[in-house]
Amino acid sequence: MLTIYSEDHRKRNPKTELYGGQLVPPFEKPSRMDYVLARLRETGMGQIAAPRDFGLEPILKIHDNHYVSFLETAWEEWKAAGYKGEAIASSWPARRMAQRCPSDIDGKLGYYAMAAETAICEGTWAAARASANVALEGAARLMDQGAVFSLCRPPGHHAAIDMYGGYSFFNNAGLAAQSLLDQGLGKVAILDVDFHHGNGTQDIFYDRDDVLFVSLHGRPEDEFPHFLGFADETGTGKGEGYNLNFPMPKGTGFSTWRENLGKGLQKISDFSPEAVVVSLGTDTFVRDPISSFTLESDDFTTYGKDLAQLGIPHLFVMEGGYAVEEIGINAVNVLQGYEG
Ligand code: SP5
Ligand code: ZN
Repeated sequence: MLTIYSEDHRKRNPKTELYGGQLVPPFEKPSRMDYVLARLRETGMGQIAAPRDFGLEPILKIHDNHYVSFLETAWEEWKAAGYKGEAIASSWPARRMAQRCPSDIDGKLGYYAMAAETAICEGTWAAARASANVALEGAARLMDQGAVFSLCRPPGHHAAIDMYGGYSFFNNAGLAAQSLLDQGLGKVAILDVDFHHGNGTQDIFYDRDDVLFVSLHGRPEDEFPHFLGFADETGTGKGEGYNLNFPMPKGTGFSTWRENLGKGLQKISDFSPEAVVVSLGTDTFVRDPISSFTLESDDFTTYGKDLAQLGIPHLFVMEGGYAVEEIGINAVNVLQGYEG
């Protein structure tokens, strides 16, 4: 399977994440990619190609232009304010407050952030742009290749139309799905197997019937992103029926998870898309440091095989996974299971 990858992800190397009331070294770090690359090489999983630069046009098809402009200058504005640390939101437009974007950088961060764990630092814009290009290059080559792995970093599935957070800035899977439609496909499904609900992807496609979104995740009562991902969120307007969530309790193991995957795959099959974009997070792994499912490494191979049963092209887009030593094994197991 062809892998698309850019070294430019290294331009984002934040020092801080707000976790448990402390600023700790981020879980989402550059070395994650090194473990995946090493495993791809070890297993002889095929060639690695760099992406082209697709510019901002495809990004502006699914993201708000003011949001994109904010991301481009946020770090410069934060530095100009004279702060010593990395840019972290500290105030939000919460219930019964005006939903207007301020001009002050602290206000803008709160306006556009859906979570405070994700610090903006030097190089965040460049890395997020590169990650988007990795997804778009994968989408551009998918129909010729049959299957492609877009090794994206930073991740994307928490990035909504006009919000960042959950380590995500641009919605890479959403960009890929939109690109496939723009290439002439009529219907695309996005299957999100990251441990966390893909709130950003759901937000982008919630009122659309040309993209089916299916997500398996830790239930919002227990887990990030806490405020979206419930089973009764089924879509709106002509998108009604094209959003399907499978929230699961802490401690969920592979047999329950796989049953729900089967239901999701049936729904995708009934939708009959011409391609599937997989938001591939490996944080369902039992030893993931911030998650609470109990999948073992072999389970990733098994569900990779399950995906292949659909018999349509799959674009795998890297999302989360923080047990760094095993992230390569688990991600590549899915690809190997899929290839059979
Ligand atoms: C792409 C991706 O996997 N993003 C995940 C971002 C998660 N950030 C917040 C993590 C907070 C961990 N909270 C544990 C809650 C236990 N009840
Ligand atoms: Zn995740």
